[in-house]
Amino acid sequence: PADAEAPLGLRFPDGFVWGAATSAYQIEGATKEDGRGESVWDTFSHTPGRIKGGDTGDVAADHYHRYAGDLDLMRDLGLRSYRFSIAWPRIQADGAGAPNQRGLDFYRRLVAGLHERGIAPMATLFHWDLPQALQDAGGWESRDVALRFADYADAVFTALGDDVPVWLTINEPKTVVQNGYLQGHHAPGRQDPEAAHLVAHHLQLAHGLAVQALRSRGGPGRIGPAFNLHPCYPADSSPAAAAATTLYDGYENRFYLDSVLTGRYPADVLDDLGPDSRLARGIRDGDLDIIATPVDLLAVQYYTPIYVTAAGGTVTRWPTSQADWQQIHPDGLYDILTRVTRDYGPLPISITENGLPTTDALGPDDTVDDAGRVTFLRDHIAAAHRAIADGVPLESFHVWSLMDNFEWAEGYDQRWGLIHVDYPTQRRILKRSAHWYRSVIADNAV
Ligand code: GBH
Repeated sequence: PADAEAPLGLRFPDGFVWGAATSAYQIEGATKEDGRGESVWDTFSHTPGRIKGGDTGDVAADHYHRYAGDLDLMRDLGLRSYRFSIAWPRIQADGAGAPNQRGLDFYRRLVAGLHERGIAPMATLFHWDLPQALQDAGGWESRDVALRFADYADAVFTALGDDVPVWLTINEPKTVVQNGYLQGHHAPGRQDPEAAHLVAHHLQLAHGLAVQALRSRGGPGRIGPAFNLHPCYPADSSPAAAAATTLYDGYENRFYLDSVLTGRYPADVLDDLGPDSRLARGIRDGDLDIIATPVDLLAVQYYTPIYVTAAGGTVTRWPTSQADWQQIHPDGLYDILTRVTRDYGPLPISITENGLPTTDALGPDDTVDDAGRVTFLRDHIAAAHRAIADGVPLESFHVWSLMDNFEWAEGYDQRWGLIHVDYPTQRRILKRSAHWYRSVIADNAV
């Protein structure tokens, strides 16, 4: 084997769960079928100039039609867990009212197919595809959308609650806040800091209400939030850089972690936003109690660290990937896992996303040589192993992503999959990294 595949001799605890992740809009396609309504991502991707190459999720990896073959590929890899998301507009076309049976049936078939193959389903309730009708009614700026989310969650729990052992509420609330409402690179494409932090609160509230909905059903599933965490490091040793890094960490990490796990928003972030911010005015008595409803696990998604300058900006310190925002720094995963355990206590943690985009192409004899992905994953898995050795209660590791898919504003240009998707034919080809990951799972070791 090439260097990247040479075993490091790091065995994981018995029962450690190896998986891979996807999300609905990024793979399903079939956006007009079986009563699905429109989402903000249909609107956004069909707005000229928003997505590289004018790509949309209309077809994506056509998983809605090809899920059975995709399930067989998951079994062939030996996955123990598959993380997917449920498209809210398939369940409630307009974001309210009686659930759409045909939409629920798709996820029932998917979940049944996972169980048949011995793969545990891990379902995310919301991976950014808000029903457009709810956006038209104010979107996440409207507190009412959090209440609508609780109804939607309840309908999903009623249909699937007995068959899904792990639920995740909202995928990366921070990305909706930062990319949807600050930078505008994601749906709904806004650049409005005041709106952004109110949106953050309503996303957190929606999370808490969904946890309560699961608890009140009394079903067997566990539930938690899915946060993309960024270890923040000062770019120099000045006190100003240290202070800027602390505040940066407040916006990136503590805002989300503290509210769910301690029932408070961090004082430094609230101070920074000021007493008259839309966030400050939007927090009602009792909201933080809802947000802090006890969870069963924390889902951590790690891609990159952030280096913060004394002026509060950021700099690049490490090699970047094809995604210019991603610096490759495996120790950052160790740092964020150990820090979360130190600061918030020994809550079970699942890594629900970690991965790298590569420019690999389909080679001769149907091979895809993505050696860079093998090295990246091996080094991050080794960092996770070190965190376990130092006491982090880590249960699982999920690669982002099972297969190439619609990478949001980057369209199909960035390929994040273990499995190559030849979009013109929708053929799936296992990359070198997929073969390697199969042996990691079989050995329970890197
Ligand atoms: C995750 O986000 C997502 O959960 C997943 O859907 C996605 O496919 C995967 O990572 C890979 O990106 O355009 O410069 O403003 C990771 C966090 C937030 C990182 C948005 C990229 C856009 C940077 N992402 N961000 S920029």
